[in-house]
Amino acid sequence: MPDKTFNVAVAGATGAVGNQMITCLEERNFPVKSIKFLASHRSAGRKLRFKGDTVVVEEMTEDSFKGVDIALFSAGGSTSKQFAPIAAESGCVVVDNSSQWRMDPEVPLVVPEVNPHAIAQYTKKGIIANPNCSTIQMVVPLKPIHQKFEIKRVVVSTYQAVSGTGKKAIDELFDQTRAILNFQESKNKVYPHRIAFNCLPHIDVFLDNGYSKEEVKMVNETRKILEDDSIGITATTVRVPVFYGHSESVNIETNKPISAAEVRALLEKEPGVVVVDDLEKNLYPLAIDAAGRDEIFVGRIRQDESIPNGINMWIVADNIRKGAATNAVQIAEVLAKEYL
Ligand code: NAP
Ligand code: 3JM
Repeated sequence: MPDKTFNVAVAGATGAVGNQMITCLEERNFPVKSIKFLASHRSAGRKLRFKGDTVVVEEMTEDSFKGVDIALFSAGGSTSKQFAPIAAESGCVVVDNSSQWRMDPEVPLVVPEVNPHAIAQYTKKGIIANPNCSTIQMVVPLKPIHQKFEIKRVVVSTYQAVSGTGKKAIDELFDQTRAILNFQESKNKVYPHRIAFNCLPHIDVFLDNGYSKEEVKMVNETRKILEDDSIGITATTVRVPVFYGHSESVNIETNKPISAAEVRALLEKEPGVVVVDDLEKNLYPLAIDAAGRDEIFVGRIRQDESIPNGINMWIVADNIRKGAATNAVQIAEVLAKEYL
């Protein structure tokens, strides 16, 4: 029997994540029968390439999803809120990149290396949620550590690239950097303060408890993906003047005795993880090395000497690839192979 192929739509195709989704579909040779690129009225008529063909971007409307099997969404939370149920109602399965549906109990929240079994729950709403970029790169190395040593508490601080905010933020860092280096006045529109040569402890909106929404996403999503609400997690999320690649300092306290050597050995055989940890050669994960790659890089693995069972590590990944587009396409691959 010939392999199945699928009618695919990319919603938000002209954005930073959508553009990478298109590349991932091409690179991974996803079994595409037909492809549709959707965006707002602003980009309707623009021409994009897919596997050597020209595809005209269409405005997303309620009729866009008729005949579509799989829709990859990255067009913002309010767009997902409005259109994902319409798309699902039309009979297609939505893989959504926004935070809109992630914590819905009827929507699976999936990182294929961690909880691929959850994809089976897609039938409830026709929607599968892709986690936040900072969550994805943290839960992949946490999973085997939790299985073997029982994680009690995680303390994470992030150093997040501007590409996570979208195309306008990439331009803002570039323009501000150029202006400052030329002794010109710099303007900020996307962020509340200058991002060039600065760090902003502010990602997404602030909530009543003093945390940012990005910090709360990391806590709730990690527990849902690891299927364990007993894990204590606290996060500080920071935007830094880096174009691509999020870095994270992660402190892990476990119930069982743990050593750096055991963690290194465990992560060295974990699919999707690359251990980069050779201090004599000054080797540790770097955003500039992770950019353009699909793996999650872990290094600086060392004992937390302040508690009986603790580990510190440094985790880096390309936020637009594994943090968003690659993970979404990997979900679609499992869906296509095992469920459709
Ligand atoms: P972006 O570069 O600003 O792109 C936004 C995309 O959404 C564009 O294609 C835009 O189309 C489209 N869009 C906006 N409003 C729309 C509407 N009303 N109808 C149809 N299309 C609309 O942003 P991005 O960085 O690619 O991020 C897009 C979304 O993906 C985010 O809002 C977020 O929800 C999600 N995201 C998730 C992660 C993750 O960690 N998983 C990371 C980054 C982003 P036009 O060209 O017509 O404006
Ligand atoms: C990453 O429409 C919006 O406000 C999107 C905001 C956004 C999100 C989100 O909350 O969906 C920008 C960048 C994310 C995310 O992955 O959570």
